[in-house]
Amino acid sequence: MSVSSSEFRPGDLLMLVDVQVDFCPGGALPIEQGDEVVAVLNDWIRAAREAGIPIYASRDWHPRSHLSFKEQGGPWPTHCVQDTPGARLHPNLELPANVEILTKGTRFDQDQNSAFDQTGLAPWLKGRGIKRLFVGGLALDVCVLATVLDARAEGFEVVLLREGTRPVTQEGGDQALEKMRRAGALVR
Ligand code: VGL
Ligand code: ZN
Repeated sequence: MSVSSSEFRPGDLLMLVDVQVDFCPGGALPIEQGDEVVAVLNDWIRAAREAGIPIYASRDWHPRSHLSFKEQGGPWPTHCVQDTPGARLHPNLELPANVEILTKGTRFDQDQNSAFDQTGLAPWLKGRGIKRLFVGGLALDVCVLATVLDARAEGFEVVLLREGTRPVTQEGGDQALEKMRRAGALVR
């Protein structure tokens, strides 16, 4: 597969959601075939760079005793603890030097699944003329879903890169795609 830079137009942005070691096989919260998104997204990164399209990468970045962890009564195994190896972006993801890193999940009182949740991202992107987001990453049914729905609610066009994402559960992934389509995202 090879993505053409002509996929993009001015006002586009490539958003890579939580492509982190802990979400890949062998990690703390492994998503089946999670690492397979890396090669797909590298192709989109290359095309975005050729087209001069900005690239943002979000990361789940939790305090050690985050409320989303099972030992705190939350739903997830301990994952993406700040500054641990598992919290690193996947080493094979070919990010350009000028990538914008967006950190989320740092709050003690609530989780932040969406890259738009209390990060200031929406007004920032609007101020830079961004109109459309191409979105991939992990996980389809958790942080990618939340990010896509918030992007739509903020009025951005969204293209979901289906091959560039994987779900925690198959059923959750199918439901997430349906929710995104209903919200007006283009699934491709
Ligand atoms: C995520 C579960 C817990 C994600 C983050 O990035 O999709 N999933 N924290
Ligand atoms: Zn998390």
